[in-house]
Amino acid sequence: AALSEEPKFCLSEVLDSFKTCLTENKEIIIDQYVAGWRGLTRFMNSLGTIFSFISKDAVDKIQIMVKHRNDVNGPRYVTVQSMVKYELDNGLVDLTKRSSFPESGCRTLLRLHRALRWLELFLERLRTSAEDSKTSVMCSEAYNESLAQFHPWLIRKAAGMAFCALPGRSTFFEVMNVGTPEQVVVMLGDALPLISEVYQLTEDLYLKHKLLDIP
Ligand code: 1Q0
Repeated sequence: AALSEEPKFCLSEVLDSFKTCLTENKEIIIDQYVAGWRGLTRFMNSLGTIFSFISKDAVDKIQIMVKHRNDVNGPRYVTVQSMVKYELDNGLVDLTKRSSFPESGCRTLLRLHRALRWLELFLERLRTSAEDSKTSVMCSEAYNESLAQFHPWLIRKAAGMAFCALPGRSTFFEVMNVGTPEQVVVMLGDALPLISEVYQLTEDLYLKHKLLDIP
């Protein structure tokens, strides 16, 4: 479809995916989790081509998860909890070095999970930022506290350069398409506890099964 036909991006709808991915008994629905990431990558792409190298990897990871869902074993991948159980019970995860299962669901989701921590930290900074705050600074601080520790030097450098090209806070708020800056702040305040809960549940599950270092 032509670009103009794409639905206009609204960040609150995207963040709603992270809300609705949580079931009553605290399971995380993969379809919704992935939908949240798909929306975020659309947002990334709207920021310009410099950011496409970042969203490209996220898009690859999303596609791997969709492939698992569409596979004959798709029903095992309904929730993060069922996926972990299925892949571990059947020896489908490379736990110490990459070999037979470079695209396991557990490994792939771990990369998105680490990026979710960055998102949480970045959005929290945006929410509490003053009008004249620099998005590049907020973004790199959030990155350094989270994803950076998992990235080699070259990627860290490239990410740092991309951050410098980020638009200012007010442009950011406009592209979110949520409303006034005050409304954005309220929306972020609503969404962040849920993102944080999804992150923490995944972190605890992965810790319990010793999956936090999948290579
Ligand atoms: C808006 C600015 C966005 C800044 C995003 C920060 C992340 C920077 C990371 C950059 C590097 C990505 C290049 C590839 C890395 C992979 O090597 C790595 C590991 O995978 P593998 O298979 O090699 O072991 N992959 C990852 O760590 C996954 C990284 C995914 C990054 C996903 C970011 C995409 C989403 C962005 C949403 C931005 C929306 C902001 C919304 C705010 C609203 C105003």
